[in-house]
Amino acid sequence: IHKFWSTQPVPQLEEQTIALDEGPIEPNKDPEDIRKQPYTLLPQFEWTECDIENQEELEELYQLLNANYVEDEDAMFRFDYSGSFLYWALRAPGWRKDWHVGVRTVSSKRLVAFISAIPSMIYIKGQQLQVVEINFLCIHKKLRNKRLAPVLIKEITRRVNRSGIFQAVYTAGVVLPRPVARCRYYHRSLNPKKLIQVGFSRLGPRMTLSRTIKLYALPEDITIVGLEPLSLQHVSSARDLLEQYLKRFKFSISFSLEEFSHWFLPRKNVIYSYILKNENGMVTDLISFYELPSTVIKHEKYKSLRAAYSFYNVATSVPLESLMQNALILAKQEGFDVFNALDLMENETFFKQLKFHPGDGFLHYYLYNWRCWTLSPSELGLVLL
Ligand code: NHW
Ligand code: EN5
Repeated sequence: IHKFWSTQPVPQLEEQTIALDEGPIEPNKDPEDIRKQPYTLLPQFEWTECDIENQEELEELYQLLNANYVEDEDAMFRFDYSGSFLYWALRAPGWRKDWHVGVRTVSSKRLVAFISAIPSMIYIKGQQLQVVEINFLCIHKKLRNKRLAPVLIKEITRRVNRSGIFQAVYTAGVVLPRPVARCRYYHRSLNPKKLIQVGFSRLGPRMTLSRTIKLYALPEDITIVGLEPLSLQHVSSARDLLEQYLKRFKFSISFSLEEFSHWFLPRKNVIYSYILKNENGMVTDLISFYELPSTVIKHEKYKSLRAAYSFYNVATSVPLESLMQNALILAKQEGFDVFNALDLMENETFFKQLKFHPGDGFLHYYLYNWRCWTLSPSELGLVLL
């Protein structure tokens, strides 16, 4: 049933994993022994490297994803990653242009497919592991079900292997062989009227619109004094705080100072980060969320839904719940319609009090070429974009 995935170094769906087996599925190869030629595409297609530092090529990638990337199961909303978001996501420290892999049609040179990798360091059961993060796999709607995805995956694998990296992490809404963990999306309404109008949420039983608006009301201003946007002078201390925190989880990411700065320094309409510091200027608390709007697929009045997604949060001087309430207030002030979070890290501890509700979407976490026991969401300390 998995013509492609059954050939790959991933655990198969039905197999059992015992603790002793944890680790690589196939041994590393000498990068020199990895094939040097790209995989063959059908004659009407050709490989391209997308140069996202070129405004026109970034726009091309934006348009491909805007029209063809991930939708919810009822095809009501489609992710609408902005150009500036893609520029941020794909130019992480260590990025390479040859890992921004595109496919064009030979005749019209139109970009019709894409896949990307960026380097990253993870902790898995206390072990540090150099991996890549795979993201933005997309094939134009008119070219679906032609077995092009396996070619894209094999080609990015070849290019990553050539650099001496043999493991990858990725997430997907669909079930493939074989999830390390299954997370659920939770949603907190900030603009309930609009969410109901576009069909993102429904009026609860025995609820009126005005009661619903009241239910989700938030203070106008933040309730924690001293909460401020992360700035250059605090990145080192903020990074130390997050690094210590993430070590608690069985499967987590590790950020170098350079990576932390890239991923957390605020960028309007992309990434929002706030800190609290103590009298010595040490960062004690961190909140962060990224902006990922969705196109409302068929609607008269609204074309777009503005969603904030919880990124990494650490609370040491105030309760996590009040820190996250302030994240909601800040997101509301920025004009977001909804605040989304997965049930990983310690997120479940504040969902009820802060009026988050489970959505209809799930997110599966995967490791390529690494066998590992199934983990529960609260054992994950890693958020992919
Ligand atoms: S998940 C988001 C993926 N993108 C979308 O859902 C966008 C909308 N859909 C599409 O564009 C985040 C197409 O439907 C795609 C499939 C391209 C999804 N991951 O070409 P065929 C990521 O970007 C398998 C992996 O005919 P298609 C993470 C499927 O099971 N495999 O299908 C990406 C089947 O294999 P099987 C997926 O619909 C991680 C085969 O593709 C998949 O025209 C990639 C069918 O191919 C998915 N999301 O195109 C893996 N969806 O064995 C990275 C379907 O079952 C691995 N398939 O027959 C690591 C690589 C690096 C290693 C380095 C050491
Ligand atoms: C790779 N990095 O399904 C990512 N979203 O719940 C790729 N549902 O927004 C993989 N269907 O439940 C992404 N509202 C996989 C996720 C794909 C997108 C997706 C779900 C997540 C979603 C919404 C809208 C559903 C529309 C109909 C949803 C109900 C929640 C509501 C909020 C307010 C209070 C009451 C409950």
